[in-house]
Amino acid sequence: MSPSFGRGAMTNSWQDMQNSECFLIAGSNCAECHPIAMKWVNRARAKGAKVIVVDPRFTRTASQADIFAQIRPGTDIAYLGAMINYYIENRLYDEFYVLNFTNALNKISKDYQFNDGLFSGFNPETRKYDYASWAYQLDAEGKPVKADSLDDPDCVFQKLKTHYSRYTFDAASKITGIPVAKIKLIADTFAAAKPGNIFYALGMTQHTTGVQGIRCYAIIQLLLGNVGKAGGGIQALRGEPNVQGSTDMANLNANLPGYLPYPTNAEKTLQDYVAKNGSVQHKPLVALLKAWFGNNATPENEYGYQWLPKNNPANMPIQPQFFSKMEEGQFKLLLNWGSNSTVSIPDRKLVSRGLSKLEMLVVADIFNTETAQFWKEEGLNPAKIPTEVIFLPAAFVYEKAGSMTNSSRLIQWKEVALKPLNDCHPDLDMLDHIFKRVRTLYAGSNDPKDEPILKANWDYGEHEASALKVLQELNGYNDATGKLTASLGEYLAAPVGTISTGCWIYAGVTPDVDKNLADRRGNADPTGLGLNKDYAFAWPGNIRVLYNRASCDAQGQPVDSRRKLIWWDPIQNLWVGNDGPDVVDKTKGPDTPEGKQAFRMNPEGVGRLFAATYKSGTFATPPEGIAAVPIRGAGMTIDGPMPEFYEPIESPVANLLHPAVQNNPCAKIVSKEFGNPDEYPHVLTTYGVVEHFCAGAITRNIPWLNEIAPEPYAEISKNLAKQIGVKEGDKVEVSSARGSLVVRALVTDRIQTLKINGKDQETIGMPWSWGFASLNPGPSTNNVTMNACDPGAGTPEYKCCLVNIRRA
Ligand SMILES: Nc1nc2c(c(=O)[nH]1)N[C@H]1C(S)=C(S)[C@@H](COP(=O)(O)OP(=O)(O)OC[C@H]3O[C@@H](n4cnc5c(=O)[nH]c(N)nc54)[C@H](O)[C@@H]3O)O[C@H]1N2
Ligand SMILES: Nc1nc2c(c(=O)[nH]1)N[C@H]1C(S)=C(S)[C@@H](COP(=O)(O)OP(=O)(O)OC[C@H]3O[C@@H](n4cnc5c(=O)[nH]c(N)nc54)[C@H](O)[C@@H]3O)O[C@H]1N2
Ligand SMILES: [Mo]
Repeated sequence: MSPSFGRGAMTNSWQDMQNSECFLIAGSNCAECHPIAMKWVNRARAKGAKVIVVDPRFTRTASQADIFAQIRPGTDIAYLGAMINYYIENRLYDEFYVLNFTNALNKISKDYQFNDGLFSGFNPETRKYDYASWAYQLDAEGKPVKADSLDDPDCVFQKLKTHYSRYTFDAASKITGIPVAKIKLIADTFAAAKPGNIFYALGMTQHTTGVQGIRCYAIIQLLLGNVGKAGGGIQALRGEPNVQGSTDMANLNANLPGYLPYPTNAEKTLQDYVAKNGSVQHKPLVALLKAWFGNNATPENEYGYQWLPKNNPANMPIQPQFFSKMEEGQFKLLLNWGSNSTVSIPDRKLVSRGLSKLEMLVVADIFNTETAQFWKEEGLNPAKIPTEVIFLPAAFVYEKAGSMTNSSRLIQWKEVALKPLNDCHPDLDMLDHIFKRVRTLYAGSNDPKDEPILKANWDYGEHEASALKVLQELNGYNDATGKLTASLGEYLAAPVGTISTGCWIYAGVTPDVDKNLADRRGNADPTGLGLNKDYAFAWPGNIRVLYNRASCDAQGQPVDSRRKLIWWDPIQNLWVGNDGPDVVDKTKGPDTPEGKQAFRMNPEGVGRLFAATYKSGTFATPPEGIAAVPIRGAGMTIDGPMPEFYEPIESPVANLLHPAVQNNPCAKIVSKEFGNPDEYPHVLTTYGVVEHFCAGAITRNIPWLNEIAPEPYAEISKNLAKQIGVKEGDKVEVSSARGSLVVRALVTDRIQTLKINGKDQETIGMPWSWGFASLNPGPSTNNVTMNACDPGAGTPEYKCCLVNIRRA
């Protein structure tokens, strides 16, 4: 429905959290924002598991922790880098795992370099990297050259060691404000209690270094051998209901459903697309085109490839940039479905400026949001805003059938509980209706640009659109049988062009006309591991713990006898187990190259400590008539092959590691005004509260929630309160280079003054769920936040900017 800030999914499942011995919860307040996660954490705690929480504030999650560390917002990479350094220096890593399931031994190109904050290949003009040098050394066959031991100076492991040698506990402490002894305690505790689990959400992603922060988690979990294990892994606790489903369906404009790269205008033909993205993307794209264009998609017309509009890489705004592009006149119409950007976008004045330039704005929502009446905000002049606004009242979650996919990749079906009120309609019906009306208007057109509308395969019912038919389209059909695809295996085995799927990772969810596996509610758990295989359906192929091949030893037997996921059965010659085996081929044993691969989505088959570019022609069988094309593979990052610490865009101090390169050099900057620490000395961080939901349109219209959480506030330390002469409940003005707002002060011990490189530093915390409309209006925190985004994910740096505060 709504913007998904941050991609990813959980490697494991909710119930699996009960198998953990230790949790590092850094960047999430799950007690308030993901209470179900907290329920399973508490199950594990009852069995003795340790909980570590790192947060700028002492949260409700922190109140459950064995170890709590208060951190300066935006500095996690500094202490995580120090953990990596410590694990390597003290040999605390899992050597078998590192040698067998990571790229530690792969030799890196001699051209690769890192100097003073920049990796090799940086172009200061475009502020982008040419990542050709972030490559493996290759043999004559194009395969990565492997070192004989982890001591080889060219190997990934040594690159990692050198890179993080700068990250001492002392440097990390000066940057983050966490005492040295506590960083050491966190590192020791997390390495000792296995399997260890890591949770993250916005505290880690809403930064201009968001992706690289999560890469630190991947590196730590690979070093400790925690990925692919029950109770291990990395859990992206995702936000909006069905945000996982909407990312699977490609709500980001660089993707197609199933995480296929979106074609750009440089890829004029299907062959060009395959040449750019690799043979491996050929089948899913053709299958997608077959789902979208049905019988109109044929080999002769490249399965309708020409009907897909192409992206223009020179002008491809990410969502936080849309409103500036609107202001420049790039958009005429906005269909705003289930999102309240007027409250939620950072530096929010950009939103009304953009919306004011549209010809038409359509808002489909269950409440009359701030966005649906943006022109009414104080300070705007409706007489000067020509935008026509249409409001479509939507049916709420229990008034419609359909599937929702949660963070653990679990696709769950639900039925209608109540008929929609009055004129409200399910979103699917509204879109179905709009599409059919548009198609009628285009009937008989010979204009090539109308062809995609006229040729689309659109058949979800005569009057009310059927969500089940949509799910079946995502599952796909096999031409050979004329039936629904029965499993992911069937999809993978079918030749290109003989199978359709609207989202290949969903293959198998509806294996037959009368079977909808998302609708299953079997709660049997014979293993006691919380695998619950008969409850709904997890993509891909109902696997509950991704990369579970890494839970086995060289003979294919479980390394943890208490937590057995899968194993090789030498009698049947088959990978079998309690979970679905995440292997290349179930019949290929642990002594075959395929049977050793735990990370099959990477062409080299191992997890990446160093995110190298790697091209492999052997990963996917090329279709007839199209040459095998090597691919870049998953797991690439665009701002460095290993995470590096950069200060947030607005920061109170110079970068201690390399003052010449203060910030992420690739960050996407949208805001125009920036402040300096002399004028704006404090760091603001923003967060959600349990009583309100996001931009608040729903919860600010619920009287009893307004009663318990009536207004926003600024959390400040007792020191800061004294400095500015305010007490609890006084009105304060919080201001940044971009705007200001007046709220009450909440004077608290939950936030303490930090020592940053010897100097006192204050943090201010503010919830952000208020706006000018609803039963209970309030000032918006996004008046002051900054629109600057992570270069890879496009997530804005909501979690830190510079502000000042004074008595109002
Ligand atoms: N009740 C309720 N539930 C929700 C939501 C809601 O608004 N209300 N929103 C939903 C949505 S869309 C999402 S995306 C999720 C968000 O879920 P969370 O990410 O868990 O929620 P936040 O409160 O945004 O941020 C989490 C914590 O990160 C901390 N933090 C800030 N900066 C940093 C940092 O630099 N480092 C570290 N380690 N921590 C930092 C904040 O102080 C905060 O306690 O919750 C979902 N669930
Ligand atoms: N300062 C600051 N700003 C933030 C964040 C932060 O941490 N700090 N977090 C960011 C995050 S993680 C997110 S996800 C965004 C969220 O930003 P938005 O997506 O703009 O905010 P929501 O309030 O989730 O908007 C969802 C809307 O959908 C409507 N809705 C609910 N159900 C339905 C339905 O079935 N159909 C239709 N048509 N509408 C429906 C709701 O009434 C609501 O108005 O905000 C971001 N903004
Ligand atoms: Mo979110």
